[in-house]
Amino acid sequence: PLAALIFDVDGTLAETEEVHRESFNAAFVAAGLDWRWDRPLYRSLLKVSGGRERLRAYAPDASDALIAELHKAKTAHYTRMVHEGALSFRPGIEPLIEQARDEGLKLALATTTSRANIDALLGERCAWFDVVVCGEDTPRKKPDPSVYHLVLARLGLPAERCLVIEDSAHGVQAARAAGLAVVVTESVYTGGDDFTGALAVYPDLGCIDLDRLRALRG
Ligand code: XBP
Ligand code: MG
Repeated sequence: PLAALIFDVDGTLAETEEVHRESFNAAFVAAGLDWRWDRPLYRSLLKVSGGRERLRAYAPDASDALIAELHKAKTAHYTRMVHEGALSFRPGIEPLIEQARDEGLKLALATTTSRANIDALLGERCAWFDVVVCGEDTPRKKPDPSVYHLVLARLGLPAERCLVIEDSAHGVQAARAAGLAVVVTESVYTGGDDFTGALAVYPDLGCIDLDRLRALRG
């Protein structure tokens, strides 16, 4: 039987990417750079997961110090905006988490984002999750499966007892490579992507409950 739900954060719990994008742009302005990431450019930059890695992919010749400074400023901007209420959970997320908690399932987060961003988004609600693995915890980011391997080890459960909720192709690939079943909730930047390997793809989780998810697993 199903013993745990494992959630991605960015795009899955909340539509975070526009706030990430604005925060990168704010960091560029503060550093006196004329770099600007519009939506089409950001869509292609999202092929690289992890903010620092994304900056590096955009500016291969920049110094490590500049990349680090920009990412620090970006994180400060992002967390401030989230504290100010820029984000809320996507449809269906809170009911699903509540039902899972009521039925005694374990809950985990598997994300490439920084810990500070999770704390800003969730605050005391971090306590809902038995296991949280974030960007600082793994050497390689999605689509590498290391984040999911670490979540499984910390949950102390085999992959067959868990179900992953993701919004991106990278996330599906990472979870599948760790032997996990995945359900997709499409997000603003990932709609229409190739989710080969997913059990099901939904526009959001508004009509999805635990029984539906159990039935999908067969
Ligand atoms: C989301 C990401 C994150 C954020 C930026 O991927 O790629 O890197 O865009 O966060 P996923 P940081 O949802 O697959 O985990 O700047 O803190 O890295
Ligand atoms: Mg995501």
